[in-house]
Amino acid sequence: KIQPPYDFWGIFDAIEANVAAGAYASEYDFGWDVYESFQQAHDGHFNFVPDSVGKRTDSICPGHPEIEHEGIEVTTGPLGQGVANAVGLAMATKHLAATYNKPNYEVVNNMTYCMIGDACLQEGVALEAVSLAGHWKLNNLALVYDNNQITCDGSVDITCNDDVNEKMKACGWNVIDVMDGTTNITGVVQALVAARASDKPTFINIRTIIGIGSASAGDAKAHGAAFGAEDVANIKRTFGMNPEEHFVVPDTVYDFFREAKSRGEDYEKEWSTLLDGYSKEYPELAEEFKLRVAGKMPKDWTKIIPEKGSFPTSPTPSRKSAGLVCNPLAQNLSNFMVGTADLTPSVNMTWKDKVDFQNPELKTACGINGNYSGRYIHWGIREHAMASISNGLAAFNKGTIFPITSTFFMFYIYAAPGIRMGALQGLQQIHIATHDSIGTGEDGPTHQPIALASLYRSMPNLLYIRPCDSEETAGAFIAAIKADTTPSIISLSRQNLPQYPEHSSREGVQKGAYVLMEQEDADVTLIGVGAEMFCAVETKKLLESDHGIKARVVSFPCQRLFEQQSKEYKQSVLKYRSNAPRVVIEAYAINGWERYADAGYSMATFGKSLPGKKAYEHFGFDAKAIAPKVKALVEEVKKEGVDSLRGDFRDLNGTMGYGFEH
Ligand SMILES: Cc1ncc(C[n+]2csc(CCOP(=O)(O)OP(=O)(O)O)c2C)c(N)n1
Ligand SMILES: [Mg+2]
Repeated sequence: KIQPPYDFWGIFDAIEANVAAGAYASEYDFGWDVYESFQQAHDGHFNFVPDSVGKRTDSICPGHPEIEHEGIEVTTGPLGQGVANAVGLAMATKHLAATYNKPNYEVVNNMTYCMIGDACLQEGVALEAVSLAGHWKLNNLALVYDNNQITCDGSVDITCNDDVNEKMKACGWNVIDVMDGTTNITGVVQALVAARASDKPTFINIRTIIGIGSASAGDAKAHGAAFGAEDVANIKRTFGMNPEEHFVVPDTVYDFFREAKSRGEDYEKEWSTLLDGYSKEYPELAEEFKLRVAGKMPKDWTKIIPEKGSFPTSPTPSRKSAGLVCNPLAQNLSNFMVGTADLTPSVNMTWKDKVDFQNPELKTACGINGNYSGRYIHWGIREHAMASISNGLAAFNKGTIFPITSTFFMFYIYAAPGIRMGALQGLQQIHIATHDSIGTGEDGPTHQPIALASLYRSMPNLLYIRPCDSEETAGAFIAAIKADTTPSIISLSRQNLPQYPEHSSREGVQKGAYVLMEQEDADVTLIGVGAEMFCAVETKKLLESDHGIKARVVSFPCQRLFEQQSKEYKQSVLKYRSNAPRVVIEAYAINGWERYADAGYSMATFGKSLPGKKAYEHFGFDAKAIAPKVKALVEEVKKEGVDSLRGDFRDLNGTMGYGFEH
């Protein structure tokens, strides 16, 4: 069932290809220019196009499928991601069906087919996702395995001799073999049809020969190297085509696909009628459903965000603040699906009366159960799949589901390929990253992120937001929810953070940076960030009380949002033209801050296993250590002029070296 362009996906099957983009072109009204441009963009999969044809450099059928183009469900390319995306698409169907379908009104009921090669089955993220799909019994999902036993380096047995069928069965999948997949089309179709009737996800293991008909048949060369004109002619001869003719599609093929289009239109009409009846019988549900299908948030979502006055004023961990903001959103907004990679007790993302997304037949030993209508997801310890499956959830009729993931910030390094693909595809979601500093404490350097913020701050179309207190955390959620084609990471502390209700501002967060504490004729601007804001504020006080130096404090939770602001606003916050140097204080790698500051007080090594406060002291994140260094800088600048710092960014807390330092 296909019908591009989709008004709503829920009745149409998702075909998710982690293999060649060309598979799509046959299903839609694209025409040959697509193939031509595909040839230009790719290094050989469709190299039957003669060199003389196809000079386009841009393409609606690029080297790998890209979500921007009609009929493309998700962007794939990094092997294994697509399997996880497909699990997300199938989950979305299950969840929406359980939430909205009523007797005689199956408003959501599609299958997801995912085409994979040998390579996807070796990727960790795919195996994490396979395990979850089996666990959840997603019987609306079929993995179609092009088993040619060839990858780039040669035959698969160089690297992998797993019994794939047994592995899939062990993960709770239904396995169907098609032994002669290169000729037995009926067998393939029967398998696809059988998958629809399975009570488990289905793995269709189709034996094929790569490059069949060519001189490189069965050889790894067929994966990427161009066959050349002579061999292309051979292939055509083998399959009874005229080798002199190019870009010819037999009428029977065109007719077959034309029919698919009108069939799709009929399905769509049927569905519209069904939805009309549903709207009459279940008006409230239908209204919510339609709003979600349109990718819209309910109008009054901002009212659910707590007011500043309701937040605690005593020191509070920002992970707790995130719970105060997110729990009521999750409780009240049916589009929110919130999950964690086995850190429910740490990340504070549950809410009263939450229901877990689970296979309803599952009866666990601990008694924690659920059903498909549930919106709280236990991902298990599968961070990478959590992010990549969430991309599938977010991509399902884009905007219908708003995924929230959560784990310790450090472990979002496991999820980075999925987060990147979410950003690349403009898939809105929020990643709740707790335990985001050396202040995390005794878990030690393995759990204390140093370099990760630099990665996420530099990642295009991602908001990495590091709020300093509850009010800023509210601002972070508002910014993340408003960014409807952008995923966000909200970076939060495990430990207590002082609250700054007289200074902090949710509006300020939405501008990326703002003046937290102004000071006329300041000698220095201190830039404070997230969990280390206390260092900036205490250093300001100490500089004034003990050193006669006047400091202003800027809070800088999000670089990318700041970059969106006007030149005048940026100037008013950072005062680029003043003679006072700017010093950023953050217990992360300094990379990136050079753009906004003249000097930094940062981390140039990994962290250490110490109680949180002691870890900060150990690495000098302590006003008593910072203030004299800032003072020395201010004095130098007074003598030499601020221009003396140009091109000489100062690391006030030790420079980058290498070697083992514990
Ligand atoms: C994560 C990732 N690693 C490596 C690659 C590069 N790469 C592209 S295709 C491929 C092997 C494909 O093997 P298979 O899936 O069996 O496809 P076939 O060659 O049989 O068509 C590799 C390693 C990639 N696209 N993504
Ligand atoms: Mg292969």
